[in-house]
Amino acid sequence: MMDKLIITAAICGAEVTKEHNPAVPYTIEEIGREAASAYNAGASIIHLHVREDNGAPTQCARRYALAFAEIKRLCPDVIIQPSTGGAVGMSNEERMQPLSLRPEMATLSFGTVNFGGDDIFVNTENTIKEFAARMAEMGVKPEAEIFDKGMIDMAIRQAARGVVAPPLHFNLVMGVNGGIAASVRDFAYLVDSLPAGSTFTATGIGRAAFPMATLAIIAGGHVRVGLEDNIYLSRGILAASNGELVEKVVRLAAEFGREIATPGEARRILGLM
Ligand code: KMH
Ligand code: ZN
Repeated sequence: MMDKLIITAAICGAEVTKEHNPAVPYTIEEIGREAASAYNAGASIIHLHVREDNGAPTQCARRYALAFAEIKRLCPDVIIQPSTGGAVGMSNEERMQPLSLRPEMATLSFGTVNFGGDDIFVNTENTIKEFAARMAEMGVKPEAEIFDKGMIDMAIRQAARGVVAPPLHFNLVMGVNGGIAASVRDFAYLVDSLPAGSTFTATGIGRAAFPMATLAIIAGGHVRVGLEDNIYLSRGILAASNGELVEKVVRLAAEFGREIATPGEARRILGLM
């Protein structure tokens, strides 16, 4: 019997803008609105980046604290998972700022990846160790973010050295321009490569969002969608909200008989309580 489906909504990101989709939230009020739309549709985790009111990405802890308060007001029991990736080019200290708020979870990327053009998302081995140590100190469960198969191997090595504590929860990000493709073969390869006892979420970028969501639903994994990863509800149709993207996952899950996890159930599945 499969666990219930945990849906993560990546509502904002650091790179996508209102020019791409006007629903992308910048202000605290907009972040609250988009988190609530996802939560009310069935998301139990909000993967969070924050912006200045003009849309500039920031990792400022004070800004995150405002966003946390607004999200908790509207979605009292949702799991808030801030990014430690931030935006391309930020320093490690800048990226780690939201950990000072002691969130239940945060992302921890297990390797460096090209993001297209000249953009490189840098995560050296020392960065991984530094972020993991800060998370352990703050009592934050890492979501092991994987853009390629070798990053799973890196996570396994770091777990063997005691840098991170198993069982790990992975986010298999597929279809980034520079990372592993979003194909059925590569999905099976990644899932097959996970250490025993792991849980995983799949994130398909762009047009891969719902195909990868469907594979994860069938395979007993969990799903991430949101405007950070994909701005379209279907071909050529912009999503009006993050909630619309979550609703589509809920419909797909229903077709395959997969029930949706509440935030409390997600905490049990992920060992957060
Ligand atoms: N915006 C990227 C540089 C994460 O949130 O952990 C990093 C990112 C990954 O989005
Ligand atoms: Zn992110």
